[in-house]
Amino acid sequence: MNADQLLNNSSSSSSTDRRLRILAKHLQSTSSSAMESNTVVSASPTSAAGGSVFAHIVQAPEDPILGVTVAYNKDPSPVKLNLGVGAYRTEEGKPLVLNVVRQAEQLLVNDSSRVKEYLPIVGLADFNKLSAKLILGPDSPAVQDNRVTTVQCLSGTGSLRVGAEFLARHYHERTIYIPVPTWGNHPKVFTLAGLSVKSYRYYDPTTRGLNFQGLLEDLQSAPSGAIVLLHACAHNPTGVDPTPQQWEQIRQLMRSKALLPFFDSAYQGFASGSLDADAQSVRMFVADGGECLVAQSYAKNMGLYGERVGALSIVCRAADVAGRVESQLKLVIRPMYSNPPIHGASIVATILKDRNMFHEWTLELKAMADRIISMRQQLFDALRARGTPGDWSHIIKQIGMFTFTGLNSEQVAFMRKEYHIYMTSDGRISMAGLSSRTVPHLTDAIHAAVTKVA
Ligand code: PLA
Repeated sequence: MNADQLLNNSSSSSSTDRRLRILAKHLQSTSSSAMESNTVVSASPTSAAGGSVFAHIVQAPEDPILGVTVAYNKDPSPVKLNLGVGAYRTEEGKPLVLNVVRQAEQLLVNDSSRVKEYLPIVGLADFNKLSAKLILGPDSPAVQDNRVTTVQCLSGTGSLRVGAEFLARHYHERTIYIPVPTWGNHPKVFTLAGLSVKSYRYYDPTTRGLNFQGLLEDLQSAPSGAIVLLHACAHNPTGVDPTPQQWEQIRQLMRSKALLPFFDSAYQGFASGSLDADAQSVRMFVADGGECLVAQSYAKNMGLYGERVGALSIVCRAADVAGRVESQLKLVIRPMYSNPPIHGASIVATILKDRNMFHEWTLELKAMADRIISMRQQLFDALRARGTPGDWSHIIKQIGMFTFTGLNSEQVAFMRKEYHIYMTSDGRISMAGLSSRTVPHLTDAIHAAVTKVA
């Protein structure tokens, strides 16, 4: 089937067909732009430029977030500073492996009974149970009633993707509403999973706070049953979260319209330093007995970035439904990556099931969150002391890993060129990448950017 046939063959509405149509659209636009630029696209390997069957492939742009690290790595400057990706650094600017993670790994290595067999399709059973309790609460009735199915996935991203593919196959409303702005990968994950992405208002640049009215209006006019992506806490990139009262209003509105909540919980414990406080939004929605999805990541709160550990939980109204949902999740996962990796999930399970290790983790997590909060204060104080024009109070009001500075893309480019400070072009800075030592350099750069670049 060629691209035209794919596009015209739209009688079936299965998610596979929809995905094929999206791909076909891509193919069409790529081939028409190739024709416009007179590029020879040949099916014959020998006649293609350079003899490669891939010679026609155009260079793709770097990822807007991970590409910042690529550029940073190429910069030879000794003063360079990476505030792009949200990855925790110590006061010395070094990556951190938590003590409790080292301990857990030691236990795992010393346990010679451990083998490297495949995990089940849904992952490590202990890990799944403990992850559900971590986000939903140790006494969650939903967990006790076996109304929750949890599957281990490839960190937060993989959990979102598996959840989205499940919805695209089995849920009656395929539109997902995402906040503006949101994590840059969200629209791509959901579109490629077969959902159609729409947006709701979230951030108000004039107040640098929540556009609560806009949010309510947009959810109010969403079709009944639509899926709504909610950042459980520490909204990325804005650092702006609804208050508990506002969450309650959002909950009431969503339940009254039967909107399906899909929580992205990538920062539990990072916003406030408390695992429970940062799970309140999710628990509020589960407490009313209704259904929802939650994607959890252990990248940030356990510092397991490269281990790719996460979980998708689907909270259902009844245990038999949850069982059938799980059977279908397995059909999503098996052809995607068969079953998840064992090491990271074993680290997490070891920590979550041991009282002492769990306690030590909460202390280390709180220390990371506190260091980020103190960076906010230090940067705010330094800009004030420097007399940098503007109201910088949003730096201390926003929470989580990021500050949404309000700097524009020209100012960001200026700071990269003149000060070797790297951040995403929307003006987001990772506070976790900053230290007392680097605050003065960042302050100089921001001061110069706002006074010299419009
Ligand atoms: N959801 C949100 C809201 C995130 O910010 C991130 C990571 C993820 C999910 C995915 O995390 P995981 O797959 O690694 O568990 N966002 C980072 C990194 C920290 C990234 O872009 O991949 C960021 O800098 O925005």
